Amino acid sequence: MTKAMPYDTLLYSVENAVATLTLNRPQTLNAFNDVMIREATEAFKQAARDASVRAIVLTGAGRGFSSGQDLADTQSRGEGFSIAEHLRQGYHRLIKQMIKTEKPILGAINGVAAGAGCGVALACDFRVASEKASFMLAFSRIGLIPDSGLNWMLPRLIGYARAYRMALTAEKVPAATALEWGLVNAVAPEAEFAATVQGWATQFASGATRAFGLTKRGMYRSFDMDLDEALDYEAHLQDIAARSDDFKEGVRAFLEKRPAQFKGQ
Ligand code: LHQ
Repeated sequence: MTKAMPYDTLLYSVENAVATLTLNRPQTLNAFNDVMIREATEAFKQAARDASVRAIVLTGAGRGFSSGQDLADTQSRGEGFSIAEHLRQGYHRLIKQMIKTEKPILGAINGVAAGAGCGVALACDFRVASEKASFMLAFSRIGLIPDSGLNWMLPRLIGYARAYRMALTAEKVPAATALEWGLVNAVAPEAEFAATVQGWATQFASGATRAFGLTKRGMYRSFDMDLDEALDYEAHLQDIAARSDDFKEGVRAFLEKRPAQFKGQ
């Protein structure tokens, strides 16, 4: 069944337990204006709440994933515009909503992911890049520092040396290098990109998705924990996972030597 949601700057649909959220301002390579930041936050919230959704795909319409902040929109705000408030009220809510959504978010990186668009790409849990995709910290070109969580996320993903280099040079890191650096999980040729994304999304949505969500929580929380705390928290999450029907089904299926039929419950 397909469920469509009306948004001005996004396409949103649900099919076979996968919600697909497409950033849809292709004339700007999907630059974020206020509406798109708010609608993307709302769409992730919607997907998080919808029990029929077990995995989420985020992608961009046209040839870009996202070019980051809409700079024409920023310029039109004039002198009194507070970037800090814009970040706090906008991107921070979006990034935090993505991280607290306890379902796998698959970033289908179809083209360039620049500036805050790169931040949003990295807030996904798994990234498949098209061969045409690239990642770019465009900020230094306009005299800014990385934002939308990039200073936190990027060194964790690829180490400080590469992260700082990306920030200073604002070079476009192509998909192949992104794969080598661990910035993406897979790269697919253009002709196979859609099928590759669909394959991973179907695999995630038919897995033990309650456990996938708890795993996401456990890994993110571990960033602020020492080993003792992390072990203790892991035991707590495992208790929750072990009460799921999926755990019972998983063990039964193993003993009966058949594939498990997970329901995400
Ligand atoms: C755009 C944009 C764009 C508007 C392409 N805005 N129109 C947060 C808080 C507040 C303030 C500031 O920032 C932030 C966070 C940030 O995200 S800062 C970083 C903002 N992003 C950038 O600086 C990237 C700007 N874009 C580019 O450098 C290039 O467009 C890239 C390298 C992404 C792609 O280059 P091309 O493939 O050569 O495409 P293009 O430049 O020709 O762009 C296509 C169209 O999209 C073009 O419009 P046009 O009418 O000429 O066809 C661009 O003006 C428009 N566009 N990015 N961010």
